[in-house]
This record gives sequence, C-alpha cells and structure tokens, in this order.
Amino acid sequence: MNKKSSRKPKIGIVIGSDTDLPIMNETIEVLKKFNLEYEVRILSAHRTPDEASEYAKTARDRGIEVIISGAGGAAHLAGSIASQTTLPVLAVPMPTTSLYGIDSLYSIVQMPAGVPVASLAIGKPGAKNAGILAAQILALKYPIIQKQLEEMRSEMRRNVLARDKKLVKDGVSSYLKSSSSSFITKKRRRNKR
Ligand code: AIR
Repeated sequence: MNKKSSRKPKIGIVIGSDTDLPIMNETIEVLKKFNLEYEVRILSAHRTPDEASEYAKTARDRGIEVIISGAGGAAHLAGSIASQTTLPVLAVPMPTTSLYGIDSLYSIVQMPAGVPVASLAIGKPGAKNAGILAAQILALKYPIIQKQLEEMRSEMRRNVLARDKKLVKDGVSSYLKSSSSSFITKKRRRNKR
C-alpha cells in the first residue's frame, strides 16, 4: 500500500513473484502520478492458490475497484482472480527468457467467454498502460482523474510535436546527432523488456 496515505487502496496489484516487481513498478509509477491508492501483493495461482483465491473473493469488500495482475510463463493468475470476482481484472504478461513473454501472453489472453481478463502488452509498455487503463476506469466514477488523464494526453502531444518541429527544422542527420545521447537512447532503454 502507498504508505504515505491512509486512504483505502482502490487498486489491487497482484504479482506472481517478486521477480515481476521491476516490470510492475512501471504501473506503480503511473498510479503515483495520478495520486491513486494501491496495494501490492505477491500471490501465485500455482504456489499460493488458496491465498490468491481469498484475495480475489474479498477484494471488492475491502474497497478495491480494479485489480491489476502481473505474471509470467504459465501465467494463470489474472484468469484465476477473474474467476472469483466481477471486478475488472487487467493483466500484464511478463517477459520470459525462454519464450520472450509469448507464453505469458497466451496464458492470459485466451480466456473462455464469460470470464474476461483485459490483457495489456508484454512487459514495461503493458505495465505502464495497465496503470493508465486503471485510471481511465476509475475516471468514470471520479471526475478529478479525468482531468489528469486529459493533461497527460496534452503533455504527450506537446512532446511529440516538439520533436516533430525539431526534426523538420534540423533534418534527420543533425536530429540524430543531437538526440542520440539524450532522449532517443533513454526512451529505447526505458522500453526495453
Ligand atoms: N508464476 C508464479 N506462479 C505462477 C506463475 N506463473 C510466475 C511469476 C514469474 C515467473 O513465474 O509471475 O513471472 C517466475 O517466477 P520466479 O519466482 O520463479 O522468478
């Protein structure tokens, strides 16, 4: 839980292992930006099935409104949570070394009709988007979040347009020279899974 605040968490982040935490920290960073309360638990569909099930069954009564799950490999966590609650469940497939996260994605995305899980992209972009999507869901109920979402979109637009302006002005070679050690490299590194 966000220790700085005593407000009840609205978002429950459940990860299959602490090894998922570096990726899922992207979600946490987004939620912090939106000032949204969250709790984080390590619960595995396979290693701690009873506790994962208990978490899902009690989440709504504890005030949780959206659940975000991150798991890898045979990633059944999101599906097993979704089977025990009607809260929206968002899932982030973790990158894996042997199958590059395709295993996680396939384990998450092919839910049977009737028990939906909203799967995001594999790895960091998915983790970040899980935070944004959770904010978008909560914005339906809390208008202040909608304002923050609009600001975030405007900022994104401004950033891209500034880069476009510079590219048009400088041309490709000099743009690459001036940018190679700064934001392009940083951005590529950030998006690396
Ligand atoms: N996992 C844990 N219980 C069931 C599954 N599928 C996943 C974790 C993690 C991966 O297995 O979510 O992505 C490897 O976990 P570990 O603890 O061996 O590093």
